[in-house]
Amino acid sequence: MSLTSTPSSNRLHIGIFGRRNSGKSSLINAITNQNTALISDIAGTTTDPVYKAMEIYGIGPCMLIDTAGFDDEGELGALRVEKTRDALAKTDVAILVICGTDLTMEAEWVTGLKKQGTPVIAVINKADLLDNVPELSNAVQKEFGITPLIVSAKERTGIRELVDAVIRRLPEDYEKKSITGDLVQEGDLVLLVMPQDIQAPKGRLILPQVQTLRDLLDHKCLVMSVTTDKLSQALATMTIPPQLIITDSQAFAEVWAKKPPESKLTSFSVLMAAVKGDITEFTAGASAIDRLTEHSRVLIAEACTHVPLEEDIGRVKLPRMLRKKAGSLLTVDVVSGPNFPNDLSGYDLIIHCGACMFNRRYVLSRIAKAREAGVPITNYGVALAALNGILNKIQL
Ligand SMILES: Nc1nc2c(ncn2[C@@H]2O[C@H](COP(=O)(O)OP(=O)(O)O)[C@@H](O)[C@H]2O)c(=O)[nH]1
Ligand SMILES: [Mg+2]
Repeated sequence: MSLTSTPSSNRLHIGIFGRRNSGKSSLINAITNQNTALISDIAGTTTDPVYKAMEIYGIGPCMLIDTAGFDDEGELGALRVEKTRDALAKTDVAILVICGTDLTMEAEWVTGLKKQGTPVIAVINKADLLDNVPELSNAVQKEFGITPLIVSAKERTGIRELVDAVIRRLPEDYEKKSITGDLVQEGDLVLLVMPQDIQAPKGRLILPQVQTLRDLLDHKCLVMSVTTDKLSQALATMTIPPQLIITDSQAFAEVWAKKPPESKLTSFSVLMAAVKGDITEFTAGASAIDRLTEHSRVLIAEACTHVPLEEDIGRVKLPRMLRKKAGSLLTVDVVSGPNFPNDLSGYDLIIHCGACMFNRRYVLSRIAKAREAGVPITNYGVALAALNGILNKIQL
């Protein structure tokens, strides 16, 4: 699965609603930092809703929906409003663009959005132009109980805050999207390689393994699970090569060497990185591994506070592999739990754990912090794939 092929159903749908000429299309351009949406001062320029698949830093793959004004008139206008209603039904997070004091129509649309449980972010646009922003802001607060964000799509001010607001309002079920996504189809043979070594908890499987297994069963796949030492034996019993092999990242090199060429390979943590974090950011961040020297500083961040184990991935294995690549003097700091440093400026790379116990929003907030500090960030699984030289060969 490449990023561009993320099925639209797996993308967060962000709908932009407002009256004609409120600046919806301009706002999309400001958010995406592009000039793609059609803008003009002739009301009604945007006709059918325009669905634009894209990546937004900190949000991941999403779909921006540019709609016609909900105040559209006439026969054609009514048709366009109907289409806008259709777009509303698909919206996970709504941005309501306001630039006038009459909020009657806005109220109707907020009601519709709230009814389907869609969070609404109110935005007062054209802050550069309006002279009644505080008054308007009060009116919105009074009418909807939401404090509006003040932006100017033209001057591109308040846009970062708007994106942050979207991240904060991501609906709960956004992180419950399919783990194996479009990697598998009904009836596919899938082999899970799960070393039950010293790191594995006693008597149970770790959460990413359990969740992935459940997801594969939901997809009606035929699943076989083995420990690494039984990989060859398992493959020998299969009459066809498995369509997909999912391994613990630590066994990447071994599984890559032994797998049939037809079988696609990925790891539990790479899959979880896509669900939990931002796979684009993590793959981009992993390229920083090649630039490390022995004078570099790497921060390894673990979500849980567990007692460090012998051959611990974060404390032992990753530092060893990184030093082997960059030089023995490479500085590696390990932090765990909530002790994520506020000042990241000294680091050349951050490697985060799979965050199986964190929710997506939390991981995204750490990605945002890293980005603010200008420090590349990746995660365990993606880093291990890169260190094993197979990042460009696996399924992301
Ligand atoms: N001064 C100012 N003009 C804006 C701003 N945003 C949009 N406009 C202008 O308002 C008009 C309508 O914008 P457009 O994005 O097409 O609105 P839409 O019909 O709601 O999509 C255009 O002339 C834009 O240049 C803004 O923040 N400040
Ligand atoms: Mg428009």
